[in-house]
Amino acid sequence: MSDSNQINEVISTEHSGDVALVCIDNPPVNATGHAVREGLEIAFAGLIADASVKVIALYCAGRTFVAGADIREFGKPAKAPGLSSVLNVIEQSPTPVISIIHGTALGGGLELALATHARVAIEGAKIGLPEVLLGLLPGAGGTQRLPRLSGLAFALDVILSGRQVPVQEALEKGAVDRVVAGEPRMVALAAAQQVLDGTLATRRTVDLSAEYDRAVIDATLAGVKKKNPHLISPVKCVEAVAACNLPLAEGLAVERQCFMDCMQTPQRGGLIHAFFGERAVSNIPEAKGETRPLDRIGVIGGGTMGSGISTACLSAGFPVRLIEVKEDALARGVATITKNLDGAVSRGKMTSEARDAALARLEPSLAMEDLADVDLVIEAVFEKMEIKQEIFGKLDTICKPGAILASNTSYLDINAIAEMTSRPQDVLGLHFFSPAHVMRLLEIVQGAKTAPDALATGFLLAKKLKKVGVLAQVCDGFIGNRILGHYSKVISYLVLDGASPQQVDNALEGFGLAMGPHKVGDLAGLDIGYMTRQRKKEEGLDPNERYGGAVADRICEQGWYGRKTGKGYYLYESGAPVPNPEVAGFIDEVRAADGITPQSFTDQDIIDRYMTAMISEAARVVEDGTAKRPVDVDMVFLFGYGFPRFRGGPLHYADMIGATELVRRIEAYAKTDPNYWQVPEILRKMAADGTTFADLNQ
Ligand code: 3H9
Repeated sequence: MSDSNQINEVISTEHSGDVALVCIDNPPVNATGHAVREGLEIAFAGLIADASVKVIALYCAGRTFVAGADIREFGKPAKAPGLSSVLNVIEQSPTPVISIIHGTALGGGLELALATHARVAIEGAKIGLPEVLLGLLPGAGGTQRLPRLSGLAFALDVILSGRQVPVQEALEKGAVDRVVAGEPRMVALAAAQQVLDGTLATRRTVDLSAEYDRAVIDATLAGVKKKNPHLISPVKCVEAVAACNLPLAEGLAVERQCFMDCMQTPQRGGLIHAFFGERAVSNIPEAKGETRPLDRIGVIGGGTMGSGISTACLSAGFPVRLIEVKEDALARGVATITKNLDGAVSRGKMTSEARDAALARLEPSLAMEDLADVDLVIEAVFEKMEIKQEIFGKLDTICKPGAILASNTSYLDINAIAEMTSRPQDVLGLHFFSPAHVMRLLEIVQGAKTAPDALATGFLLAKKLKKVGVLAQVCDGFIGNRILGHYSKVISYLVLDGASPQQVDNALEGFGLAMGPHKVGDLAGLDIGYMTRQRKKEEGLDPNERYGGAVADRICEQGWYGRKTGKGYYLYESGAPVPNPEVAGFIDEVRAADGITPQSFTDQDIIDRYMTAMISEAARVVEDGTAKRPVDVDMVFLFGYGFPRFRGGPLHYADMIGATELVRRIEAYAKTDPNYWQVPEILRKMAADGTTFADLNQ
C-alpha cells in the first residue's frame, strides 16, 4: 500500500511501508528553482519527523535527475530557502536518505545527490559540476563533499573541466555507490529496501575527511592561472576546494564566499548569456517549422571549405557526394577529407572504425549529374558570382524537385544566385567558417524567396552537425563578415595614428582575444587582403573613406605574407613571433606621406575604439534586420570569430558600457573621421529612452 502527497507543484512524497519516496518533477531539467527548494524543505521536515519512515529515497521524474540550480534566477534577488541550507537539512537527517540518479546530475543536482547518504545511478547516467563554464563554482557543497568522497585530484579535475563524467568512472571514484538498470521510481523502491536490509550502506560526507595535498593544490592553481589568465572562476574553484581540509561547515563558508565573489563578476553574466544564447538562436519560428528530407548531401568543390564541409557532414553520419571538375582536384579533396578525419582520430574525437565508416560514405565524382538524387547540395567553389550563377543554373536542371540548393558564399547576394534557377524557393545560403569541420558557427542565409521548409532544414542540418545555426538576411558579408569588414579598418587606423601593431595585439589579447589581429593576419596570409585591396583599387576606392591598407601594402610588396614566408608584421624565424623591426619604418613612411603626427594610445583606448567600431556595425546589422536579434550577433562572434566567451558577445558587452557612453565615444571619435564614425540610429534611440540590446532579445 502506498499513499502520496503533493507538497507543491513540483515536489511530491509517497509512503510505501517503512520507505518514503520524494519525487522532483520540474521540467525540462528539474532545476532547483525556488519551488523545488521550498518543496524539498517542507517534504524533508515532515519525513524526518515521521518516526514510521525508516529510509527516504529521492528521485526525479522526466528525462533527467536535477541538472543544476535554475540559472534563470541568477542575478535576481535570492529567495529563501537557499539550496545549501536545504542540503544541510538532508545531510543531517537522522533517517538515511538516498538519491537515484538518471540522465545527468549536474551542478546543484550533483550537490543534492552528494548531500544524501548514498547514490544509486541508473545505467547511462552522467555526473558533473559544470558551474565553471558559467563563470561560477559549485556553491552548494560540491567543492567540499566531492573531495571527501572521491579524492582531491578527481574533484579538482571535475570542477575545473566542467566535464560530464560517465557513470562507470563515477562509480570507480566513489562518487556514486552503485549502478543499476531500471526506471527511477522502481529503482528508488528497491534501493530503499536494500538500505533497510543492510545491503546498501549509507554514510554522511560530514563524517569523512578529504585527503589533502597542498602541493597538488598549488600546482593546479598555477596551471589554471597560466591556461586561463582572464578567468576568475577557475581560480575561485581551486580556492574553495583548498578549504576541504577544514571542518565541513567552515569549508562550506569558504565555498559560499568564493561563489558570491563569482556571482558579482561580469564574467558570470557573459557566460550565462552565452549558455542561453546558444539555445536562443534556434528558438525561433523559422527554425522550428516543417523540414524537408535530409538524408544525402552533395558538396561541390574539394578545396579547403568544400573538404571541411564534407568532413563535417560525413562525421555526422551523412553520405556525401563530392563533386570536382578535375581528377587531381578531386583527389586533393579526398586527401584533405582523409587528413581531417585522421586528425579527429588522433585527437581522440573519433574512433578509427568511425573514420573508416565515414570515408566509406564518401562518393567522389567528376560528374555534376551525380547530384540528381541528393536532398541538399552545398556549393563551395571560388567566390565569384559568375561561377556560382553558372553552377546554380546547372543544378536547376540536374537536381530532383524539392532538393535544397545552398551556397557557402561568404559575401555574395543569394538572391542573384537564386535567380539563375527556376526554383528560388529552394535556394539559401549556408555559410560555414574555416575550418568547417571544427568551427561551430553556421550562418543560415534567407533569400527573398527561400521557402520556410527549406530554411527550417538549414537549422536541422546545423543541429545534426552539432553546429550553432544563426539566421541571417542577405547583405554584403551577412552578419559576421559585414561587421568584421567594418571594425578591421579601425585596427589599421590605430596603427596609422600612433599605436604599434604589437601594442594593438597585446591590448586586444589582454581583452581576451586568443590572438591579436596582426598575428591573425600573419597566420591567415597577408596576401589575401592585399589582393582584395588591389581589386578594390582597380574598381575605384570611396574618396570619402580613409585608406587604411598602406602599411600592409608595403609589407606585401616585399613578398612578406606572414608566417608562410617567415615574415609579416612579425618575424617567425625562431618559431614564436617577434615584432618585425622593418615594419616600424614602413609605418613612419606612411605617416609622413599622409602628414600624420602620431599620438599615444593607452591599451584601454585601443580596446575602446576597437569595440566601439564593432558595436556600431553590429547595431546597424540589428537595426536593418540582417540579424534577427542582438543575441544572434553575439553568438556569431562567439562561435565564428573567437570573441571571448566570458564577455558574452559584442552587444552583451555594449550593454555593459551603455548606449549613452557609446554615443559619446562615437561623437568624440567622429571629430577626426566623421565618415567612419557615425552614430547608429538605434544606439541614439537607446541612449534617449534608456533601453538596452538585451531588451530587444525578449
Ligand atoms: C549551479 O548548479 C549552481 C550551484 O552549484 C549552486 C547553487 C547555490 N537552469 O540544453 P537543453 C533549460 S549552476 C535553467 O536544450 P539538452 C535550457 O535553457 C547550474 N534552465 O537540453 C532549455 O530551455 P529551452 C549548473 C535550464 O537535453 C531546456 O532546459 N548546471 C538549465 O541538450 C533544455 O536544455 C548546468 O550548468 C538550468 N540549470 O541538455 C547544466 N539547464 O527549452 C546546464 C537547462 O527553453 N544544462 N535549462 O531552450 C545543461 O548542460 C543541459 O541543459 C543538459 C540538457 C545537459 C542538462
